Parts: sequence; structure tokens; C-alpha cells
Amino acid sequence: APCYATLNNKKFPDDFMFGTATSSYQVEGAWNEDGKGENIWDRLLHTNPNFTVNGDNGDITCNSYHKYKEDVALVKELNVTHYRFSLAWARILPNGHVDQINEAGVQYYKNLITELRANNIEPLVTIYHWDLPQTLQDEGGWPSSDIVDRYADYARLCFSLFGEDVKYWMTFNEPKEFCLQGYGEGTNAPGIKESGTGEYLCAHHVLKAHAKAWHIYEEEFRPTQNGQVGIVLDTNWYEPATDSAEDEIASDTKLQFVFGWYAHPIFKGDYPEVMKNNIQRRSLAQGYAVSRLPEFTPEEIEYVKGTADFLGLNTYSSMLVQPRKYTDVSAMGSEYDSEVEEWYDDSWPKGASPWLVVTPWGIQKLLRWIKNEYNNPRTIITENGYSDYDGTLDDVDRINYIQQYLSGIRDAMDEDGVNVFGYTVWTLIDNLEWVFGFTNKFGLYNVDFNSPNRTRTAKKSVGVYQNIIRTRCLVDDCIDS
Ligand code: PNW
Repeated sequence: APCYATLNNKKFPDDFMFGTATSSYQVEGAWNEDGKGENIWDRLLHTNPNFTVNGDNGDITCNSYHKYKEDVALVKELNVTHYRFSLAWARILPNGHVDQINEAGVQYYKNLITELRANNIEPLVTIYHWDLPQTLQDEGGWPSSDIVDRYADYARLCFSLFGEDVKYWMTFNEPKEFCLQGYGEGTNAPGIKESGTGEYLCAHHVLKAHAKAWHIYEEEFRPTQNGQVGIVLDTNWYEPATDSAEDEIASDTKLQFVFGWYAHPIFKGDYPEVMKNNIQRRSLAQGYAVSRLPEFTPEEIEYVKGTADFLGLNTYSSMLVQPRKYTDVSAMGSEYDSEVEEWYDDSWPKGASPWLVVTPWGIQKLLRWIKNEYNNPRTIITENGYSDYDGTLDDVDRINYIQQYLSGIRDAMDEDGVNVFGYTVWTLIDNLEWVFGFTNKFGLYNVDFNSPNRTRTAKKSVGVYQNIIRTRCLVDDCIDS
């Protein structure tokens, strides 16, 4: 059994937000009901069922479209401050464009938000969590510049429809994942393999779309709605393999390539220097006339800079890093452009997800790095959690994971003065874990996918999380600070 460090004994502040999260495609089901349009995950998993383990898909999944009141009752039972969920673009706009609004889809989210508010739960709304309307993919998807205005129109509509009751908006969930896997490696929808170009084009348009949505909110909605607009970025902590200067530089470089890629333009302006330099150098060596990394104009740099009222951080794991030893210059992809190689230490405890290792010591280091790099942005952990294979109700590994990571976060607040205002467990209920289907289970509540009812049952972690929220403590004898 792994040896765990002592838990922090200081109380979380009274206004610290504890919550839980889901996303539309992973829980809603009702993929073609009440006028919803097809999205890129519907298309991919219908035409290519082998894409996921067991051919699982989101057609029905947890059936939250019909069971949202039950879900909100679970959120209420947890006694959390907030619930983070996402809007399915194609449920609101079946063809992606604002010229055709699906009233039933709008009503679904109004009902969900009303139900949350009636139960005194703050809605945290992700505008885009990976489920692009298929029509917009057919028009070029994220690698095409047209998407910027399509997204901006959609975001404006969301602010105007729901903004009276929503005070925390997140423009995008994990652009690194959907750009890299969707348009680079091809392991997520829409499954396009254009490593070395696709992910950079996608990211470039995501950044512009994000900035445009923030400016729209700033000018048209903030004066009356008074909410906040942020973005959710994900990263591992990258631990230098040794204390050599090369490995420490490799750690910083890797963080710039996965996190700075998005955070640097938003919090500091423009892409990180190391990205601009490496990608330019490798592109020219590969025979390109210009860098594969798109350029921002000086006006665009200013337009994107400063466009987050808060940072949403998703983090689960750590990896070891060192400079990449052997690479052919022709190798394509941001992995190679970074010139860093990364791996998991065999001794680290694992979750069910192949990328999930239990390294709670990493979260404090990551938060400290972000604080130093971006001048201590207001930060909420928008996802963190643990997967197993069986959805066991006696989920001691999940309990340990959550306690240990929360302890690391509390240490970072206390010892490093990191500005963290909330924590969000991924996820409320076992759900469709993308390509891993229903085989990787992250829920606080188990879902019986064999029953038509999709019965939800509390795991042991529910009681532990309730207790943390009630006492604001990780240990019995915790103290004010
Ligand atoms: C996130 N990684 O995805 C997503 O936001 C959720 O929809 C998802 O269910 C959850 O985390 C668990 O996977 C990630 O490889 C996927 O490090 C992969 C990684 C991180 C997050």
C-alpha cells in the first residue's frame, strides 16, 4: 500500500468553494431528442464504434437529460457550493449557427439552472466541453478561422439566455486535450491526424474565440450581469527527473508547451518564447517556409492578453521529464517540438485511466509554478479525481486521492500564498469516459448502466466529501488559520 503524507490540519476558508462536475456528452444522453443536432462525438462513435472500449457511446449514458432533477438532488445531498456542467452546443444550436435556435434545448438548461438555484447551488457553466456540432466540423472545425465568429455568436447567445443566473462562465474545457487529440493525434473526436500542424491551428482559433467571448461579455453583459469569465486549462506537474539544470529546464519547457501554450497568450501575451523558437527552428529544418506555429499580430496579442477573470485548472497526475534524447528532426507533433521526453515512475500508484497516477505532492509544485509564472491568478481547481474499473462503493482509493490532493492544495495556499478559491471533484456520477467508455469510473456516485433506470448509488467517498465540506477540515483536530 502506498505511504501517504500527513494531511494538512488547517481549515479551508469559509468562502472556499467545494463542488463537483460533469460534461454534456458524458452524462446527458438523449443524443437526438427534442431537436438536438448531431455533434462530432455522435458522428465519430456512430460511424466508428471501435473507437471506444466495448463500443460504448453517449447515446444514453447516464440519461441526465431526463434525470437532471435527480442529479441536482445528489449535488444537493453532497452539500457542495457549486456544480460545474457544460452546454451542448448542438442541443442549443442544432446546426451550430445562431440562425436556428432549438427552444427545447434552451429550456433544458434553463430548467437545470433553475433547479440548481432553487437548491442554493452555484452553477459553473462550461460553454464548450468537446462536443462541436457536426455541421461546424464539416465547415472546417477548429483548424478553420471561421470557427472564431461561430463560437463568439454562440457564446453571446449563452450569455444572453442564461447570464441572469450564471455568474461563473468557462469558455473552453481543456483545449490542449481537444486540439492535440482531436486534430493532432486523432485519438478524440473528430479523429483527425495532423500532428504538428492541426493542434496549433486549433489552439490558435480557440485562443481567439476565447478572447472574443471575453470581450463580448466585458462590453455587452458584465455591466448588467456582473459575472466572471475564465477558461479551463489542464496539465500534469512535470517533475525534473534529476536535479540537474537540464532536467529543470526540461520541466519548465514542457509546462510551457502544454500549459503556457494557452496560459501565456491569455495571462502574459503571445506564445511562450520557447515554443516560438523550437517550432520555428524545427519547421524550417523540415522544409517549411514559415513556422508551423501560427503568429499573432501585435493587435491580436493585445486583444487576447488579460482575457480571464479566473483560471480553471484541471490536474490529476505528475510525470518525470528530461531533455529528449533521440529524435529525428522529421518527427511531427508538439511532443517532438518540445524536445522533452516524459514518463511515469513505476512506483507511483495508478488509477484505472492509463494516464492517472497518484502524485499529490505534484499539485503544490504545480500551483507554485503557476503563481510565479502568471502573477498569482485567481484559480479554481475545476477538475481533480480518481478512476477505478469497477465503480466500487467502498472507494477507499478515491477517498485517499481526494484527501491527499486537497491537502496539497491547502499547503500551497498556506505556504506559498497561492490564490485558490475552490475545488471541484471530477465527477458527480460514473459516466462515459470518452475512448475508455464505461470502463474508467470517476464518480462519487455509482451508476448502474445495466438498468434502464441508470440507478445512482452513493459511494463511500460521498460521506467523506460531505464531512470535509461541513467541517472544512481534512483531519479531526483541524485549526483556524
Ligand atoms: C478531463 N490526460 O480529460 C476531461 O475534462 C473530462 O471530460 C474527463 O472525463 C476527465 O478529465 C477524466 O479523464 C482528461 O491525459 C483527459 O492527462 C486526459 C488527461 C487529462 C484530462
